[in-house]
Amino acid sequence: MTTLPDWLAAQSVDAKLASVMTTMAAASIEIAAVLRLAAITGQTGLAGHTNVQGEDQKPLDIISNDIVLQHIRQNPAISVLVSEELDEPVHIENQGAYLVATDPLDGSSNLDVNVTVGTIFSILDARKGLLQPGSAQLGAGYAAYGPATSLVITFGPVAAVFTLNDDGEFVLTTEQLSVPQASAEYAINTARERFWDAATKGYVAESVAGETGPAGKRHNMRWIGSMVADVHRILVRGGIFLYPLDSETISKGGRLRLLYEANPMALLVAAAGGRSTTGRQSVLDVVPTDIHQRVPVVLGSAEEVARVEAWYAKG
Ligand code: AHM
Ligand code: MG
Repeated sequence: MTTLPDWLAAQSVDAKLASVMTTMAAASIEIAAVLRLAAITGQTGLAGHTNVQGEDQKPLDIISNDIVLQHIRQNPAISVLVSEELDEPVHIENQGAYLVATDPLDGSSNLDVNVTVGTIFSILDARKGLLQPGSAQLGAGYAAYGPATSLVITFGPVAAVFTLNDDGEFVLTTEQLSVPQASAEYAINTARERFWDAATKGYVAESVAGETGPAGKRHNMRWIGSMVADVHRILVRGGIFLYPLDSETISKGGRLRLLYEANPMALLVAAAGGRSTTGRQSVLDVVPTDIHQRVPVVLGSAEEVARVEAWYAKG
């Protein structure tokens, strides 16, 4: 049995960088415990606050953010926190070399229906500033709070999965995720079809057409509405996730956030042999101009991502 500390000790990364993973793992264990009992403790209602994107914040968003911040403050290797729940970055008075960008509780609209949600995070070199492209990430990961609490992490070369046991330890359960190159499962919010661009319409129409259509195979559709859950499924068994730029989100630059949603997921997908694109360029190459910037996201099995890119290349 390999635990997270065993695995981290065996990686050829700086011990302080490894300690950032330990910090995020510890925060996720605490968040998982809060979520498990939230319906009983009454922590599921709206708090009456809005976050920087003007969305309602639930107590659990705030609680999760506080838990992450508390853990980060205890690790002198981390000097900056960027969070979906905080308008401004938090600068901690230390010499820490690392910046953590996080969505402390992604998919929180699913909490009241007991669907998998998660904590997503990205690790950057704090000395290089706040606005670095995803390709500069030193590590990334997410915790998925589902039937099991899973921790999926990467320092670049491999994406490994750990599962929380009854003793509060993360145990290695998949040494190296490998996204199948081909797949026939797509994930997109089809209720937005009227807003889609021609490329997205083309890709989905081809997929729906089945065996006799241009894609030449029957596709299936899955949309959980919780990015962690949708991306976890894709990392494990393949598929493609799309939240493209559409006529409604175009003024905002997309729906999902670059620094703490798209980038960490894109790094994990790349480590597992998959690909990501905005439609026009790799997600990992987008240079941010704002810490809360949004971006179009398409990621998953390489062949499906290539089909989407081919549609974008047409016009
Ligand atoms: P959140 O950060 O406010 O939870 O929003 C992000 C979530 C993702 O988890 C998910 O993929 C997407 O929003 C779902 O969008 P939609 O409401 O269009 O289904
Ligand atoms: Mg989110």
